[in-house]
Amino acid sequence: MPRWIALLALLVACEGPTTALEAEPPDTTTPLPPVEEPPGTGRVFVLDDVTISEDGLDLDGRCTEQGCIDNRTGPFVARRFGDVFARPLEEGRMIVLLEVAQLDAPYEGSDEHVELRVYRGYDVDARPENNFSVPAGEDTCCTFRIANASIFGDLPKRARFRMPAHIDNRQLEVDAPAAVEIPWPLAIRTLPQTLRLERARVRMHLPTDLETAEDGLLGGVAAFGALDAIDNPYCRTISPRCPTPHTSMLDLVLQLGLQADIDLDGDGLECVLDGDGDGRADLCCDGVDEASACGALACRGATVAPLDAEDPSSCLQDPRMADGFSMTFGFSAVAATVQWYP
Ligand SMILES: [Ca+2]
Ligand SMILES: [Ca+2]
Ligand SMILES: [Ca+2]
Ligand SMILES: [Ca+2]
Repeated sequence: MPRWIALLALLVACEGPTTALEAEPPDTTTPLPPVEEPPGTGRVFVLDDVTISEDGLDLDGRCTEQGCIDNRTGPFVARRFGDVFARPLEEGRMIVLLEVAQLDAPYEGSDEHVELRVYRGYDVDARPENNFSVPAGEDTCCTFRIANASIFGDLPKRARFRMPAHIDNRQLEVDAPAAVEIPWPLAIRTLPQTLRLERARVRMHLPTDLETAEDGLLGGVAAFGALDAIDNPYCRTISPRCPTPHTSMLDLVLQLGLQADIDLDGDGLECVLDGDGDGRADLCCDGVDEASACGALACRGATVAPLDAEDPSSCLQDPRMADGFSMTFGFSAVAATVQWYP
């Protein structure tokens, strides 16, 4: 048996029970060539800085010379929450791994085809102080394991979130967007949460020493359902930003006066309202045309009925409510090691 298969088997054995997520196929919008390198065997980086960026990437292919509508909410969100990930990163609660696979050696700053993979990671030694640099008096750092939720399939395991990309003059650019999931460290419940981004793209500067990745942007669309699946971080206590317990990030975003800006299903922009004003979304309006589908407190077009009559917010789970919010994260990263066994 090749050594890496044995190591993968060990990894699986060590990470305990698998989750239902793993059986799902990967979300890619274009066919990719067969994967030759198992997860973690390319050049791996760990994000050591993540911000909410004011810059945007072209997520819907509708940029013109006048600019993009994408990331319309970026400046607003960045001003309020731009540095919200600093402490989770420092405390080791947000470990995002990027892998540049299929990179031809020697790397001199260009490669027509690479594959960029995104993983949630675990710190192997639970010591955040050595996650991004070598502490004084020590000689290693930056060692992680890939979370089971980010890989799938039988051995050899495959990456769930991967995008074809190219590198030109040390600038890596994704060629076709794909869905990714990144760890979301602002949960108030104890289970770890992830943020799913549709149509994600990445751009980053990749120096030839492959020790860092710089000036990175990771952009994508957080659909209504994806934001509704993560906690409103203000809900540790009841407050003006959390008027009702168990509200979600989507409820917070709606409370801030934002609505979806990316039409993912091509029928016009959907919108969501809190019709009874209790802080929880309860009215879903399907897209109608170029304008907002919401009137003051009613839908202009089709009202999407709740899937569960007892729970008005379950209208968010109807597939017609497909649209979402553009989000762009700025990042930098340092080279990391993926360990397959403890
Ligand atoms: Ca560590
Ligand atoms: Ca739509
Ligand atoms: Ca409500
Ligand atoms: Ca729709």
